[in-house]
Amino acid sequence: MKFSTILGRGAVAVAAATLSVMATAATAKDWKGWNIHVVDYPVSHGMESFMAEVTEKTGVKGKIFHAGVLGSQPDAIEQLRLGIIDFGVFSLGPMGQSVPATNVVSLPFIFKGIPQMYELMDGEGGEAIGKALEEKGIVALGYYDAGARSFYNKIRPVNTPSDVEGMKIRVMNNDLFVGMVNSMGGNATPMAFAEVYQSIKTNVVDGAENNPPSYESTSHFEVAKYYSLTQHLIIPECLCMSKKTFDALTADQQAAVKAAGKASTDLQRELWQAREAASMKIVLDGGVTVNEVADKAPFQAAMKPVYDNYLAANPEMTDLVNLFRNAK
Ligand code: BDP
Repeated sequence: MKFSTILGRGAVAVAAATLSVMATAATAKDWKGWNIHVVDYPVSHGMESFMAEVTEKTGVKGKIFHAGVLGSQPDAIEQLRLGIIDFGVFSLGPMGQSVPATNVVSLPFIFKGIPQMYELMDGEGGEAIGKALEEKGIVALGYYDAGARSFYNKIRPVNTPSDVEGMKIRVMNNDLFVGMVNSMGGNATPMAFAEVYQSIKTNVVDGAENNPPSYESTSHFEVAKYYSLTQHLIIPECLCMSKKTFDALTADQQAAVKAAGKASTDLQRELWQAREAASMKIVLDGGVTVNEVADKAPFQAAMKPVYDNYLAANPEMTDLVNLFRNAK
């Protein structure tokens, strides 16, 4: 037998083997889960419990890639829509660039508190946002708690909007947040979450804003020692699935996935409360100066242009904004 014939046969055998693996992979594809947070974080525990329940009930297996190893949030959202990523937990903050209706919950001070956020997101508000997400190829299975975001920086405590004047503040990737910081006289810099620590450390920015668990788990508190409880944003997070992946399931599997999503949401919300308290203790023990902001009214007043600009650019969102804004 000629060498080239042996080689030819070998190549055919390899190609056939590859094809059969691909066929198996296509029929029982393992899910890929995206997560920006470290393994020990309420979101991460919620996702792991979701995947475990899905596997138990449907036989579908999956792996969650924590700590943002699958890339930044804006890129991951696009990959989710394409079905390259099967599920993940996304802040509705950066979601606004792809799904404008989600911006309603990124409006500063739109919620009156966490209990109200739960009520609205588990009801009419969450339904409306879920519908908008679905139109863009994303299925919302539940809304996780991400507490309230507050400003932190390395220069001074923030007690009034004018304290932000002249400060370079990192924001999530969304024009709304640029407007929010700029309307207080600060300089907003949209930037990926993973770059914030180094950017504060090397004075590329003076600070950022986030909830206590993220401020703590990223070690941002080690480089930005003033944490001012402005609580200007309450942005829920979405346990979201690619519609492509969801639609490939049987009706029974879809029901099991929905139930698992609900159970993991309940678990995450419980874990969140405990972690917020633990994180506050860690940052205080770490020498952070925390200040309450007694009077939030000046901050709320400073946000008027943010609302005005958003509604002028998206008049079709007026009803949805009012649903949230006028809720008791
Ligand atoms: C955290 C959110 C995460 C965001 C991050 C950020 O949980 O989804 O990516 O803030 O500021 O609180 O980018």
